[in-house]
Amino acid sequence: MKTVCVMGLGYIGLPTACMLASNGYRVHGVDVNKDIINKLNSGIPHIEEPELEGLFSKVFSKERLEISNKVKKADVYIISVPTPLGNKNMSELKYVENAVDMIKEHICRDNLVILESTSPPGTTENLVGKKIDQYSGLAAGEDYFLAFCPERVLPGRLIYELVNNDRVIGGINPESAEKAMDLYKSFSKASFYLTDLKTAEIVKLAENTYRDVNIAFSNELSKICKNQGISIWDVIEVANKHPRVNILNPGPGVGGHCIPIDPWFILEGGGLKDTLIEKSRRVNDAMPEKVFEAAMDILKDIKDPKITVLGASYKENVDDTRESPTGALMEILKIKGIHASVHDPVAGGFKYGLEDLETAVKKSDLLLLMVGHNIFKELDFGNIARLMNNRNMLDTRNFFHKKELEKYSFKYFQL
Ligand code: SAJ
Repeated sequence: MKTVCVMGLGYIGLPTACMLASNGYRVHGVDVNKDIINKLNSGIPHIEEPELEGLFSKVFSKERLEISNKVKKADVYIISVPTPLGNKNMSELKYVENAVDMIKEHICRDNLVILESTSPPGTTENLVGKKIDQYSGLAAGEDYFLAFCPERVLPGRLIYELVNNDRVIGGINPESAEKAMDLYKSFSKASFYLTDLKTAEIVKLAENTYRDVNIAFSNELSKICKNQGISIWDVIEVANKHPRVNILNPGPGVGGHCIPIDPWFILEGGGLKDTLIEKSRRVNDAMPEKVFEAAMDILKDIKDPKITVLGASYKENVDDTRESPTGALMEILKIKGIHASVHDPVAGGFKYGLEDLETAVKKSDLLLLMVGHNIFKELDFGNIARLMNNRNMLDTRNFFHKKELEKYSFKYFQL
């Protein structure tokens, strides 16, 4: 049976390891985080995702997937470690380098090495391939296969999208891309687009940069609509009726570990100055400040106001709070000395603390919706209204209905 070593057991690595283990491969999952390893070896995934727990326990109990912090010799090595932003908005690739250092002594003829981590163009060939070649004396593309295959899954739909989303695969040569495609076809029903390494690296970055620029357009259009005294939501609804228009939603900022980061990767080494891409990043990063200004305008006549923030995750119905706009907002509120409590029953922990609903709304002067978790549709505004000092609602996601809130004598505002 072919063996696969998956380096990095996060949102992508763990589901990928499970899919391969349940489709004919023996998989060795490697992570450097002891808590993750202990939790997984106790039989419980550390990530909240539909279907993941069932899939993991199936392959783990059948010993098709084993977990440790040590690399084991394998036929295939997949690197799916974080690639965060470092200083001066440059990529931080030390986790990729560490993973390559861990596997390079094991690489032998006919192995397949795949980088899945979103990375600046040139990373697969120069950081992964070259390091392995220098150490092993083998040549990427001739003695072993080297490919890049980024994920396109949406948190909350990981398993479904791993199986059904088309994917791009770059190879240092066509044979490498084909070898990687054969591997993913063991569980994927989708189509694969084979190309060279750099094209595949830039395709991934282009997808997310396209989204960031379009969200920035939507946030800017929202300000124009506000200045014109009309609803951005009406404008988007009708404009999107055009067969070739798809304006995205304005919001309180752009979070997560991809969309705010990938545009910087595409600019890295791109040799351009004063770009639309960078300006879009600045527009989106400035949104939490806009939320703060809107909240202060609502609270301007209230001494020592308290704000109840609904939602800590970076987006609806996920537990991930990485790069969350709420984090940026809390930083501003802390600097300005404004008292705020955060309530989020979905988020898996938050550095500014999370309160139960009653504690968070007690004596509050403003409900500030930052994340449209489905569970917030069930809020009992009658009870909440009784607990608050002033009944104000600032809805940054067009999530609630103004008339519904006004029934409980809320003043309803949007960004
Ligand atoms: N957001 C808006 N308005 C929108 C859409 C999103 O303000 O109309 C905000 C969200 O609230 C969130 C941020 O942008 O804070 C990012 O949300 P997202 O749903 O755009 O991004 P991710 O990071 O959950 O998933 C994206 C997806 N990429 C694209 O849709 C092009 C996913 O397919 C990728 O696999 C993922 O990035 C990734 O890991 O690269």
